[in-house]
Amino acid sequence: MTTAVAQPSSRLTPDQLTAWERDGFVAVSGLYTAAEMLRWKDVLRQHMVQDGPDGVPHGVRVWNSSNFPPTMLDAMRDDRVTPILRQIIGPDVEFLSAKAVFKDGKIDFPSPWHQDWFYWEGPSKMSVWIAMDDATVANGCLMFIPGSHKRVFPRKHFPTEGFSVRIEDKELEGLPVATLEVKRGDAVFFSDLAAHSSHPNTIKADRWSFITTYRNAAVLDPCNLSGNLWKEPLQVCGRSVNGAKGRETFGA
Ligand SMILES: O=C(O)CCC(=O)C(=O)O
Repeated sequence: MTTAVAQPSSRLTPDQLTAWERDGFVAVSGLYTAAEMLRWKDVLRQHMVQDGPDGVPHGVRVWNSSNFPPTMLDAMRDDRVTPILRQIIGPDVEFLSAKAVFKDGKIDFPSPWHQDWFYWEGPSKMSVWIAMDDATVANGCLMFIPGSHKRVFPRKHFPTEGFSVRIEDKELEGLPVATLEVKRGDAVFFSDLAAHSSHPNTIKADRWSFITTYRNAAVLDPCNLSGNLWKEPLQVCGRSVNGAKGRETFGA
């Protein structure tokens, strides 16, 4: 099943909100322009080279507000994404981190089935998977199990560096799978309980995505108390009980 991408809007329509509640994910087309995505790609490529241990501009990397490219920080809570976050999360929202998943001819693996919640637990969070390239079945677009956000799947640990906690295929037998082909600039909002994976990149084309993670700032999150998972949450709107930095600290 290939899922149709909803029409562009800086707010979710009632139908999109229904889809979010029902499926645990919703795709919004054209949230960002293609030109903007190409600019982000340039900034992130440079940041990966300067900031990374290996100086290589591909693979998986996670940044929080303290090591994020400063010129992109404001975009994490601008007028396109914030109204939708408010609809989904509520009036109090904080930004936690961004993950680059940059696949090209050298990094072509399919991401295995998992729920992001496995990696942080605590109160539920949500992420935005932003397509910086067109993502198709051939170059590794996302797949979701609609409705899977209503349960926690048994998890299995693997001795790998990335995606070390996964859902085994046998747990998903018989469940419907939605494949989300998206265009550069589209964004997929998804719950941290929505089971997802991606196709392999079989055509060696760039398939760059940027995944930004947010939580309800009105809910005390023990993940934050551990002190090392999300070092510096940043306030998007409203107030934070988790000590997020305020609006005045944004921007470069
Ligand atoms: O972009 C992808 O291939 C999937 C990434 C993903 O599932 C994740 O980082 O949680």
